[in-house]
Amino acid sequence: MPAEQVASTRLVTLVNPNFVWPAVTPYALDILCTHLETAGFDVDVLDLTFRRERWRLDEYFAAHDPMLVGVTLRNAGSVQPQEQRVFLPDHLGVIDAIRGLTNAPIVLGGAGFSSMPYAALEYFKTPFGVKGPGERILCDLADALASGRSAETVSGLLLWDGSTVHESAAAGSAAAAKAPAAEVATVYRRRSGVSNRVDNREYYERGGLGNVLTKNGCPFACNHCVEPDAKGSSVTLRTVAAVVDELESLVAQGIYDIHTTDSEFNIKPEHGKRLLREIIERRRGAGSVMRNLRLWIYAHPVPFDAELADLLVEAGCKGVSLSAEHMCRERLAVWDPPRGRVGLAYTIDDVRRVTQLLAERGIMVTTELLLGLPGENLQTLKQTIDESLRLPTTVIGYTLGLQVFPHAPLGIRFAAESAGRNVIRGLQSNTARSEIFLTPLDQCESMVAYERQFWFDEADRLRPVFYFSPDLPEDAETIERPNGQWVNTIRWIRNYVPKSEHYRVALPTLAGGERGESNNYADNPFLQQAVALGYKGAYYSWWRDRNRILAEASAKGITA
Ligand code: B12
Ligand code: SF4
Repeated sequence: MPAEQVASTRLVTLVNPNFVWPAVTPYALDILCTHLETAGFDVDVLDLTFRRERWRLDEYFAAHDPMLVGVTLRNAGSVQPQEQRVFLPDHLGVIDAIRGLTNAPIVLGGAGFSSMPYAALEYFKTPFGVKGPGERILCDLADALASGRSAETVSGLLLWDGSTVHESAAAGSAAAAKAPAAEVATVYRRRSGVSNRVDNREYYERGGLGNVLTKNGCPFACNHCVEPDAKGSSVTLRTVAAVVDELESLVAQGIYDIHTTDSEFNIKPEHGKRLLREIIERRRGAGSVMRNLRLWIYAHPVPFDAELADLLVEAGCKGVSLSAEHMCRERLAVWDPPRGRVGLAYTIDDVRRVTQLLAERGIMVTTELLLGLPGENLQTLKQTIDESLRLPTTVIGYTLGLQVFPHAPLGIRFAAESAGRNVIRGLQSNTARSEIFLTPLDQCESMVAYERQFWFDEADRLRPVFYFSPDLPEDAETIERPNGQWVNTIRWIRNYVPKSEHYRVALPTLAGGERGESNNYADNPFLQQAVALGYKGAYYSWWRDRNRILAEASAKGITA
């Protein structure tokens, strides 16, 4: 349907094509649904996560004629440096199927989409896309379609016109269209067992976690990270009452283990503390359901004080995934403050202090370390592993290598250095057939072309770009080859970490590696077996018991 035509209904259909298990609640659809309902639209959610084999889209579209279809693309890929799996073709399959069943225009959004929105819109060939928070723009787009207003009036909207992608002509900045000025008081409606809505309880039963957002965006600029760009670099807080009401509603539905979906819970520590105090207050009420709450958060090593740790424990926080990234980051070239912005400056002392604060209070901790960044060599690897193993953590996760995204500082830097003609040592892709060159944005013919080169080669074949430090113990031939794989280093890490520590570490594994050992969440057989057995909470709370859990699954005939 052309964007200008007045739609016959006010129905918006929201689709979740995420086929990754253990399943993660498509929270975005609850947020978008709440806003659309409040704005007076009819909404249906078509959640395909538990319908991997049979989507039943034909049944739905035979009976419904929406004016707009929104598709959420949470993950563009697994971002796992050994597996390097890309989900774009799977998503295209769903989008093509929808296109075959309805004339309604399709709008895309989600964190995966937002990490490469121009290239993604061109790849999927849908008319509309939204980078970053989508609630306001989606409602405005639905209103435009319903009233016959041009989509060009929708501020912040991306449009694909059949040959190029451009931002709408509407006045006003995209950032303003996305982020409200004040704290957001909307309580997102979280439901269970309601047809054509996200079934939060089913996700909890089959995925082991619920989720909640306390704030959106990240003001920092860590070199490897997509989030300030994809989610927003200014932080939008939600009111304490809205978040805690939502938590209460989830807990009342029997969803007790809830993971925050903030980039980092503690980037606005005063807001976090207010929130925790309110949770504590409600837990004190006689017979409060909130006493069942078990909270799991992502946090950075700074800012983090003892008061925050005390409040967390009292509020029912069971685990913290500490984004420590590296133990000797000051020695790595990658941590130079990017583009004049503030990278988070923490030291190994901060990591030790926070881990200790949490361990003393009985809160589980996992530190997730990124190995193989620029400047990494055997010496920094050893130091990092040694330091990390001294921490009193529940689990330590090691990832070797990282995906290079077009708008992450590292991607921008590599494109500048490559200048379309220089080979950057360490850049590789398992599917590369020729040298990888990256061209900076100002030398590309369009934003589409700039973003595309991080995902596709010159022949339009999928070729996500990854980086592994060339100063690691690999053969010269591996490092020179555009598809060389840093196998020696993985073996080295696995040998270097003492066997006595293996129970509490998640090591990088070779693709298709050891059963039950993979540190990749996506379609992880062990995690799927654990949740099928009924284990709840963040994975690191039962990682140490994985041999026993695998044996239990095997005894009960539970396979992934
Ligand atoms: C918490 C989290 C996890 C937790 C989830 C726990 C839970 N129960 O929810 C765990 C650890 C399990 C996890 C796992 C994975 N994660 Co994760 N995760 C996150 C995190 C921090 C929050 C996700 C979230 O729910 N956000 C809140 C929701 C509301 O935001 P949102 O989905 O982005 O939606 C907003 C907008 O995007 C937009 N929008 C969304 N959809 C749509 C649709 C339309 C039509 C429109 C208009 C707008 C729109 O509007 C929404 C509301 O504002 C994000 C980073 C981040 N800060 O968002 C990474 C992130 C999404 N994860 C990522 C990845 C890669 C994964 C894994 C694949 C990792 C792996 N290899 O195993 C798995 C996938 C699991 C799965 N089944 O899908 C990447 C995706 C990167 C990419 N470019 O594709 C991210 C961005 C992290 C990163 N820095 O790279 N994850
Ligand atoms: S790693 Fe964390 S603090 Fe750094 S930019 Fe990403 S989300 Fe922000």
